[in-house]
Amino acid sequence: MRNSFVRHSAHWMVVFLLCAATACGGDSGTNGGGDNGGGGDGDNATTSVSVGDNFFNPSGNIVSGGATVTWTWTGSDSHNVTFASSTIASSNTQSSGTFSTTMPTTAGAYSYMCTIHGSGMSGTVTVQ
Ligand SMILES: [Cu+2]
Repeated sequence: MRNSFVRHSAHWMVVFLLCAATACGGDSGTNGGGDNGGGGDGDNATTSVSVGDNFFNPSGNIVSGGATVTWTWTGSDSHNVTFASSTIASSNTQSSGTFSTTMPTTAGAYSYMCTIHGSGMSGTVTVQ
């Protein structure tokens, strides 16, 4: 009983050490978004974005193909969500409410910005 517990523990320790050595599953910065280092506003596996006054939070989302992404206005100024690719629907300029759009099924990084505030208020939805 006790022996097999110890053996299992040792097994998992080996797996852990292998992972640590090879950085398996870690975000080692090779996925191209630039949001490396795991801060508060990196690439997030969520389909929700809040639209603040002059920022999108998170500014990087990772979603699956065909996912519906929803932006919720939380600030008080007027903003919009305008994709660089015209094949993705963009929002109206609004100061409250929500906007949802369906992402393409093709993998890629789709950038968008608020055209009122320009590149300083921008984000990327990455379809995996
Ligand atoms: Cu804006």
